[in-house]
Amino acid sequence: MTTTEGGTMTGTGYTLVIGDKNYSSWSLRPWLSLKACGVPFAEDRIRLRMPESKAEIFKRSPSGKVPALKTELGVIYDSLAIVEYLAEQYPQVGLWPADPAARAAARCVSAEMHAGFQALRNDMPMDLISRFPMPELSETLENNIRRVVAIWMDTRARFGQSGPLLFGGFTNADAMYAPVATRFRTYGVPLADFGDDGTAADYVDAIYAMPDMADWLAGAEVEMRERELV
Ligand SMILES: N[C@@H](CCC(=O)N[C@@H](CS)C(=O)NCC(=O)O)C(=O)O
Repeated sequence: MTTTEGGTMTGTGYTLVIGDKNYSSWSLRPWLSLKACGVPFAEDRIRLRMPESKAEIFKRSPSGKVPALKTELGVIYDSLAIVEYLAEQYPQVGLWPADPAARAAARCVSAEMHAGFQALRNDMPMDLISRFPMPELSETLENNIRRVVAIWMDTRARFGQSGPLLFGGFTNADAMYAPVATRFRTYGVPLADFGDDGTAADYVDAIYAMPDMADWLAGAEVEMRERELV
């Protein structure tokens, strides 16, 4: 059994509680890492921004936020905690790089994304299927974009030789930065104006080229079409 909706139990017993695929950047992150593990899981999708959304989330996640991964050990209700858990459960997948220096760097940039970039989140919310002009550039937003570009150029140069992603092959760091790549596309960010030598633009393409990313995107499109019909 592969991914299903509605919280059906699977062989692993995992259910990933997520928000709308078009909007929920935090949900996309562990979803990508879980897909990389190749294990079956159910999806329990909650529509955000509705009067009942918060109550529905609280029924499943004690923080009142998505994502949350229901496991036989209990509910893991934070994106970074979920991807750390998956890295422990499936060490053969290499969700963190094997090399200690690369692994430390991957954890740093993942923690940095998890804890910061408030202007980027507020001013350029994830909206996969839409295309918008760049919002007005505050100093903090400009610094956020420049910092992301610098992180991508640095990790690609130091650790990315074996593939097109931040540490070569897919790791949790890509899961953490994938929503940012989509924001750059949604808002048409001219990355060269923010210090990119072409590496960041290529990385955005590499994220979109991942089959799992295409699956998520297709899910977002279906979801939005269904809403138009209601
Ligand atoms: N630190 C949390 C943040 C989760 C988060 O902010 N989730 C948003 C959706 S993308 C949410 O649940 N919003 C609904 C709400 O706050 O009511 C994580 O990493 O999982």
